[in-house]
Amino acid sequence: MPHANTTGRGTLRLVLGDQLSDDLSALSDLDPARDVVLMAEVRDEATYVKHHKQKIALIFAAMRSFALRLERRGVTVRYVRIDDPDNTHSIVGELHRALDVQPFEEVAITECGEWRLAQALTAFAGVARVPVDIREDWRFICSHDRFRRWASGKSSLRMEFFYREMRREAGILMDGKAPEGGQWNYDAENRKKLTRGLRPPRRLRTAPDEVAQGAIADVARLFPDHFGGLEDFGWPTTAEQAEFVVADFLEYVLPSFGDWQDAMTPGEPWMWHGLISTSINLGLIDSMDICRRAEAVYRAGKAPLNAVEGFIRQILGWREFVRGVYWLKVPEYRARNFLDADRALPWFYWSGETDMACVADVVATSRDNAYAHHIQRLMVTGNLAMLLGVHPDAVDDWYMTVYADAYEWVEMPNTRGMATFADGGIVGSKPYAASRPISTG
Ligand code: FAD
Ligand code: DLZ
Repeated sequence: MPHANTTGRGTLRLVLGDQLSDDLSALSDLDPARDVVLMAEVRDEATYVKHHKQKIALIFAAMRSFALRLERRGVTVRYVRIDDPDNTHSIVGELHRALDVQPFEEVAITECGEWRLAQALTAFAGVARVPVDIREDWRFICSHDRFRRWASGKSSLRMEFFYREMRREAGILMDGKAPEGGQWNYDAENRKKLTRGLRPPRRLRTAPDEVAQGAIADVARLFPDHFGGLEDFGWPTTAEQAEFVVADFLEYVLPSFGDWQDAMTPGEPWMWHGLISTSINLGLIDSMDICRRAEAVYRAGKAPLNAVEGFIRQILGWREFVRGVYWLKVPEYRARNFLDADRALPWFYWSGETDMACVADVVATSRDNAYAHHIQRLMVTGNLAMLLGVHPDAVDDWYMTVYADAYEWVEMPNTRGMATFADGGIVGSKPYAASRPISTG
């Protein structure tokens, strides 16, 4: 529980680049008359992997817009820009600097998503001159405790069984105690082959607003050697912009999401996917809200069950499951290399210069859009890396670099677990290229 503030000196409240939610736990008891919100653009976060230019621009733009949103509510924001000459370029450095210039009663932080930075913030709490309250990130549906309770005593963790419990607990797509339609999972109906002449719908992209244009210019100037182009930037950077994308998806795209979930075709980067991972991961939109709205589309008879169940499974099932696995197994998970893979990543993962047309297509969309859809990430680049025996560190580095939605808690169980079997069967029962499960002894 948050500490009560009794001295009148206020609380310093840290908001990280992927914590841009009005209902963030670190902001829950905010008193605009006494408290200060700290937000800092720092080189440590922008370069611990050399993130795609669009990812940095997205985060800086979304942070700047969120700070303006707080200021409009009368909140004082100590906002440190990337080109501030006094910037220490680390989150912990900026916390110390803020405490040096103004006395605070305490610091409030929402637990951070990556183990690396979580370690640094825990160390900061141990040396800070005021109490540091590290709070749960309640934007996730399944808490760490709840996941640990579910995993406890199980010899293997399977997303399908976790997902069923989440469905029951949330009461989503349920018919009393039974799953809606009599089946938990309609995956078998999500693998249709594209029929000749069928094209995916035109998608709503977001033109950069003035704040985003400023962030794009800063990134072009300060991170010119990072991977990827900025020309096609089209990601929402505010909650309102993200809502347009969600509403468009739910109305026009979701009804066909299930049929073509596993399909890919040359030159079509978006297919029938949601294009919402950047916004959910930043906190611009709420995962449970999206699941409930998708269910409402089904209940209104506007989308079939295989589409809506398939979509909800990705968020309520996979997203929550991989986060649970990451925090259950980290830091040991970061060193897993079950298949003893030791090769370097081929250069064509960066250049796209290869005769393998599907690989060239994925590299092109990753470079231009900082995006590839799930099947491309899993079956094309992930599966190929596993077959080539690429070291898991190199695979992680590539995925963390190229995608605008990449954070280690979600990226790593997908690469080391689902795509390459480097975790030895924690996330999946077999490598995708294998026809039957591998015994991990
Ligand atoms: P949709 O296909 O429309 O799915 C809807 C939402 O479900 C997504 O936005 C996402 O929040 C969630 N989701 C779907 N699949 C997964 C999954 N396997 N794990 C977690 N959440 C899921 N997702 C990330 O957010 N960040 C990553 O760094 C990331 N790395 C990946 C690496 C590999 C090797 C693989 C196979 C998958 C990875 N994913 C990652 C999951 C998934 O590919 C992306 O979430 C998805 O492509 C984002 O596009 P979308 O919003 O159009 O998704
Ligand atoms: C990814 C990222 C980047 C590129 N830059 C910043 C930043 O300058 N300031 C910040 O607060 N957060 C940034 N982030 C997001 C953090 O890396 C993220 O909060 C942690 O990795 C935990 O998920």
